[in-house]
Amino acid sequence: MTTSLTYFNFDGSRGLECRLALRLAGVAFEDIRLDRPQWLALKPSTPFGALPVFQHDGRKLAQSNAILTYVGRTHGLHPADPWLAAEHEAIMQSVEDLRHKMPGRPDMSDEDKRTAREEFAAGWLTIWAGTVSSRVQGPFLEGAAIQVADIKLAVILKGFLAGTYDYIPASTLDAWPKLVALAAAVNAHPALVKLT
Ligand SMILES: N[C@@H](CCC(=O)N[C@@H](CS)C(=O)NCC(=O)O)C(=O)O
Repeated sequence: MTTSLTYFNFDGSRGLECRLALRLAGVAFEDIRLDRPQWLALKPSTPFGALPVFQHDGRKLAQSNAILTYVGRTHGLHPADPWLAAEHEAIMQSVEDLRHKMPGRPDMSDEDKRTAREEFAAGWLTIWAGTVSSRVQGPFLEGAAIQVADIKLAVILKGFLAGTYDYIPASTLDAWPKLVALAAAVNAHPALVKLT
């Protein structure tokens, strides 16, 4: 029985969160990292023409949130209660919304990017941060027990807290200390500390 996660050869967001969830769950897996030519050759055989793809027991699963939910459900890292589980899935989907809504298409002028990102940081991002923060018991979503949704949050938060995105200062999320603390707690988790 082989288990693998296929992603690109960098610690990019969706691949990283799935790798971290597998490490946290203690799953032994092959960490397959593709370069561009390898990806172009593989792409037509992937379920949605995108990565990450998780393979287990001869089956393939795509979509980062589906992979995280599967790993979480099978290793006690996703709520057993259906309502709580759905809340966590909503939060994970909101992270995907965030990735899609973040302005910054390559064809944007620098000035347009600045305007769009400043509006985004003052608008949609504040609604997202307030909603997620209000759901955090601390340090993790459900208190002391880390879940796969915490990992997904920590990976997206890390970029903001590091000031990775031009025109969105690293201090932007300081108004939501529970989010800052959640990211720190995931990064400090003994199973993940060397990986995040
Ligand atoms: N909704 C998908 C998005 C997958 C996705 O867009 N993957 C990107 C990398 S993060 C990709 O495969 N890009 C290469 C391509 O589309 O050719 C998920 O959450 O897994």
